[in-house]
Amino acid sequence: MCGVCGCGKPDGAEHEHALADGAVVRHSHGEGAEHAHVHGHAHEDEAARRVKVERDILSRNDEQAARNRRRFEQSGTFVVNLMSGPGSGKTTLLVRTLKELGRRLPLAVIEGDQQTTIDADRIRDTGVPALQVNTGKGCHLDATMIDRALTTLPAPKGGVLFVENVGNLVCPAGFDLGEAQKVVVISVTEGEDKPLKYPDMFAAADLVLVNKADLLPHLDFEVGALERNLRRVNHDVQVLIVSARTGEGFAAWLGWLEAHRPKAAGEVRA
Ligand SMILES: Nc1nc2c(ncn2[C@@H]2O[C@H](COP(=O)(O)OP(=O)(O)OP(=O)(O)O)[C@@H](O)[C@H]2O)c(=O)[nH]1
Ligand SMILES: [Mg+2]
Repeated sequence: MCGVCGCGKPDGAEHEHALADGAVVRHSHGEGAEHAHVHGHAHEDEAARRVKVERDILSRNDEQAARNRRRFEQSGTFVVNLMSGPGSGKTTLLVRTLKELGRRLPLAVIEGDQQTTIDADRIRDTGVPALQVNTGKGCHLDATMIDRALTTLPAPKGGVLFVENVGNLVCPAGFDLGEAQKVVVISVTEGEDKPLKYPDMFAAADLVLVNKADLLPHLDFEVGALERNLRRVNHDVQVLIVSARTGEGFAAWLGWLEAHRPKAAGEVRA
């Protein structure tokens, strides 16, 4: 009987072992069996090494995120990490939000994209300072990128720093940036099933903005079905239906920002 998987195959019969990382090794107890076992263990070592490296990266990120968070608390900066799949409308939503917030508060934006300065340029057109961080092959922003960005773009004291993460419904969910709130945008053209397919992102959200509501009359999208799917991964999450194009739902979104923004001593709510 094979001593590795206990599968009952006789010595010499070629068969397969599924390894911890999902790889499959063909193996027999005849000639070359020892080699096959060594090969299998190499796979397991590699899988364990990969898990350790990922854990180290995440714990180093968490340490930097904690430093960022302390720094933001000291400067009274409210930091909102805006995440979504590509094209859900994060930048369009930010442009309208910044215009509506006007000059009442100090504002700044960090833009994350793999390439180009297109989004930061769109933000700067509103008069709000913005810094583009290009992640190259990377699929998300991390806490160290935010720390570095702050050497060029100081955190607005007593104001709001919006971070637009790389358009991606997977990777940004795992990386704390030191933000106060995570806001996930999903547009009505993406389908009601996305919270079930990308649960980590929606489970991490403090608020979900359902954008492009102006398109609802042209689609089969059911807002109720999306909300039911959202509740399955994040029971109490707040949901607002908005349109960055028409401004629908913006009073509620701006109200949410105001309600969650830390207030300076003696400052009254708007
Ligand atoms: N109809 C409609 N279109 C919108 C709305 N918001 C954004 N769009 C359009 O959707 C497209 C993508 O918008 P962006 O704001 O660039 O999306 P994004 O999430 O910043 O995209 P990435 O940064 O590339 O991930 C653009 O063509 C916008 O004009 C909306 O509320 N309604
Ligand atoms: Mg964008």
